[in-house]
Amino acid sequence: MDGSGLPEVKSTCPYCGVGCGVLLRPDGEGGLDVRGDPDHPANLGRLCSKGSALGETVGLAGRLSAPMVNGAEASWDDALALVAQKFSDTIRDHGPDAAAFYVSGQLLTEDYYVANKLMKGFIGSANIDTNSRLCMASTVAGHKRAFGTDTVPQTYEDLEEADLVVLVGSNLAWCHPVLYQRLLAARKARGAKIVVIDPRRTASCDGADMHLRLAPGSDVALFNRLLTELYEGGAIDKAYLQHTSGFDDALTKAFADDVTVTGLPEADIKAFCKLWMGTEKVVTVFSQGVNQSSSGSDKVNAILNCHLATGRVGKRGCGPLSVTGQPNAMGGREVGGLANMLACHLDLENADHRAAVRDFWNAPQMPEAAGLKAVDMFKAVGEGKIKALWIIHTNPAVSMPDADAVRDAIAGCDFVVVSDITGQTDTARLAHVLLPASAWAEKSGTVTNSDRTISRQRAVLSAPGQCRPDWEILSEVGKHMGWAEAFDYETPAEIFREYAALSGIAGGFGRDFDISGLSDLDDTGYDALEPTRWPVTKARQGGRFFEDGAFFTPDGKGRFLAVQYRAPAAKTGPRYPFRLNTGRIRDQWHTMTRTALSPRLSAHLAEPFVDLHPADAAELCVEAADLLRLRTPQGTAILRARITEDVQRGQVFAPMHWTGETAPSARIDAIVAPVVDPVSGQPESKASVVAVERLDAAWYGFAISAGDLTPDCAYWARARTRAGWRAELAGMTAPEDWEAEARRLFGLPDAEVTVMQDAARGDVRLAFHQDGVLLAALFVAKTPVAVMRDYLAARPGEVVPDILTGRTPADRPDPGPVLCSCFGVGVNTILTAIETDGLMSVEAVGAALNAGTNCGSCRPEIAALLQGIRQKEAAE
Ligand SMILES: Nc1nc2c(c(=O)[nH]1)N[C@H]1C(S)=C(S)[C@@H](COP(=O)(O)OP(=O)(O)OC[C@H]3O[C@@H](n4cnc5c(=O)[nH]c(N)nc54)[C@H](O)[C@@H]3O)O[C@H]1N2
Ligand SMILES: Nc1nc2c(c(=O)[nH]1)N[C@H]1C(S)=C(S)[C@@H](COP(=O)(O)OP(=O)(O)OC[C@H]3O[C@@H](n4cnc5c(=O)[nH]c(N)nc54)[C@H](O)[C@@H]3O)O[C@H]1N2
Ligand code: SF4
Ligand SMILES: [Mo]
Repeated sequence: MDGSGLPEVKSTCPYCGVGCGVLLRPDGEGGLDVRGDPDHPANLGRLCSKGSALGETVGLAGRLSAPMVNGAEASWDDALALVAQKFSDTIRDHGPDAAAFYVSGQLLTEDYYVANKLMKGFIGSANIDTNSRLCMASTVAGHKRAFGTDTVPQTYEDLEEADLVVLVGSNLAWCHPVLYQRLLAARKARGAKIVVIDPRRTASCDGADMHLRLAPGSDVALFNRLLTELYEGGAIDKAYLQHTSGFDDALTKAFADDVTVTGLPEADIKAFCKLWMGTEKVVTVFSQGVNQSSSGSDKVNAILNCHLATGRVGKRGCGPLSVTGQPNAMGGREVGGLANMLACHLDLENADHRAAVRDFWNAPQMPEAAGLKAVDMFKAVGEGKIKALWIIHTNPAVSMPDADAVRDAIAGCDFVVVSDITGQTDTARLAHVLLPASAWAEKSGTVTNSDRTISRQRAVLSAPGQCRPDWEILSEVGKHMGWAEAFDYETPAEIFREYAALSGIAGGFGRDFDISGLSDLDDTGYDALEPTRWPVTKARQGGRFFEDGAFFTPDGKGRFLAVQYRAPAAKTGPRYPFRLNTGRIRDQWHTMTRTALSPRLSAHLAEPFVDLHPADAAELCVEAADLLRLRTPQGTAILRARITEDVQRGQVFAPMHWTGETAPSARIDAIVAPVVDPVSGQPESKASVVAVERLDAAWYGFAISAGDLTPDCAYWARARTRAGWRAELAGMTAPEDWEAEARRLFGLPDAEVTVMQDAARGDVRLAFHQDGVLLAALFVAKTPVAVMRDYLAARPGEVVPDILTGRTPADRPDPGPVLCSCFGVGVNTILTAIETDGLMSVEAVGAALNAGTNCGSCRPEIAALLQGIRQKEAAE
């Protein structure tokens, strides 16, 4: 911990919306020592695998460090002048709506505030939308419909105080791991029950008491049934109902709904309803299985209806808790980053709100109608209606549905600016102007997490080259466009004060988001700001919302929404018989621009995959490790098959993370349909329809290398290792000369080579050495290559005489894919220890191997291994 002897600095993890506090100490060599902040209320010292590996992701390799104009380095003066000129020309020639910003829930509040002010107040268009449209928009819509405002009523403590926690469409164990650890710890102490509602078996199911594997998209029908059971069971809180409207209509619709669409056994539905009804302290956690749906907003309201009906809102240990994905998804909602919002929970389409913000900003023009939502925005880009586009802190060419169309739209746009920390993303490669942003550890500001806690992010490293923080780049463009006074910010503290002051005006309109108590924070106070839950006013600080039945609707009442089940937009049929579900894995963050820099995070799941049910696999003649081709009306993808009962028959699941940089054929959004929820505009990222078939490649390869490699074949996926790189390869035609091909792949024209060939079987193995040290090796076969991958991946840089056997020297077991990324413990190592030493618990595995004893993110998977072995033994 002593490292460089520099003091530790308190900051916030840049990944998920849990918003863990971190203590950062520069190691003096450009790296960082990272540990959990024991005093931060979100994590109390804990970190997950991604947070623990932050130190491995701050290196400068691959960083964009100077502005680039049309591929050539440019000065800031020239780049800013060009951006300002192009946006000004576009507004003059085509009107403000020909300009658009597409921003991100990972921006700091200060960045976000300036972006929103520049677009809505000065450019005069509402065409600013954010990747939160793909993430939280349905929750925003649901909250606004029920509460009259987008407010999460609960706090994290409620998860610990609840007697029943229902996870709806949330893989909390992998996506909000520290919250999940808090939940499990509380359950151990207090015995709360956990129910998971998810079509898929996930790591979050390992600790659950009940798993309802409902049909994709059928959540509304399930919660409607719950509402009717609550009614018939006499569980309606009549006193609380006085503070609401619309109950009768909602109930009538609920009775009209048909729960059999969930495909769940009636007994399970009954058991769930009984448990929910009989447990006063229930927290319903919901996430992308709810939001990313063409009925996402209705799903949210179906859940909120049940909480409103029982008065279980905003109470200790009791209420609905939407967990936000990105570190500042919540902050973005507060500053009005979405195309249909104004700042501070004020409404763009409300003339009084608009006038107040215009006066406060002294804005020359304000749009009167909502701007384009993400999917429509990129459609408008494709149609040439948007002529100047600025993309900040997000990678839409990978993460938007119908991603090839989005990529083509960006490529065809007259003028595209991208602000990123690297130029090597699928989106950045399309920019006319690339602006180098300071990265997480290099910039200061604030973020708001899932439970409304505002935390400081603090710079600890100096930014490389000419990088500048996003708020500063945005302000500079504002100044260059002629609004020097409005964008004359010197520090993030100044921006924060202005924002806090504006929130006081919102408070004056009776809005909930009011942090005016922080508007006179001086620089020292801002520097020292402790994690603070909003609101922050003279009258009130933090706490929960709505227990008292006071809402933010025009009549002050909470609103029930009459909702009814609607099937996912796309229908399966003979052409597209499978439903494609997509989501996250434990150790990668979105499009991998940061987490894939970490060898230990890359070791958990080193290759993209698609999960397929064993019965479907048998029907399609697919065996484990085969490659599958997935086809949808949008395009095709190639992924490695994993055969598992984690998915149901007729459903497949693929991760969202891989890109043109890491595995081009597995860029899954290229095949996801751009269908949206009609209310929220959020894409249905979890329910496309798809055809699945085995891909018979002519050859399959596995490569390891000390240096970078450049594959060129139908399928490839590469991942970083401590020793360099590993890659999976496959091609539809075999090269004539394998040695030449391998030399090209590894960039080793002259290295000494050893070749082993079995022409009859079609096996080729090549290793390249220098002075006996292994540089790279390629293993090729006619069927998916069977070698000890995790053993091999660590070998480049070593002297390994018998590398071409592809096995450990004495055929000792391969450690297997890394399960515990903190201590680098492989699956096989854990399985062997469980079997040979008779280990019976996660704790015993920890005591024997350390696995699971640091961040704990892998504990659900260790539990699953133990359970698997127990089941196997019981069956023997
Ligand atoms: N490791 C990791 N953690 C992350 C992120 C990451 O990239 N990596 N990203 C962060 C972000 S931005 C977000 S938004 C969150 C997302 O966090 P989550 O929402 O927990 O993650 P997902 O894997 O997208 O989806 C959750 C689950 O929804 C299920 N699901 C699919 N369809 C349905 C349905 O119709 N009904 C129900 N009930 N469930 C369904 C899926 O099977 C999946 O298991 O994670 C955050 N945390
Ligand atoms: N199929 C499918 N698609 C999905 C989802 C899904 O579940 N399934 N989930 C959706 C959801 S919930 C989300 S949130 C999105 C996420 O999708 P994206 O937002 O597109 O993914 P990221 O990889 O987080 O992109 C962040 C970008 O910002 C850059 N960056 C990092 N730090 C900085 C900085 O300080 N400043 C600037 N300017 N740039 C920086 C990174 O290098 C990276 O290029 O994906 C959505 N897409
Ligand atoms: S749970 Fe993990 S990824 Fe999320 S904020 Fe905490 S350390 Fe970061
Ligand atoms: Mo997200």
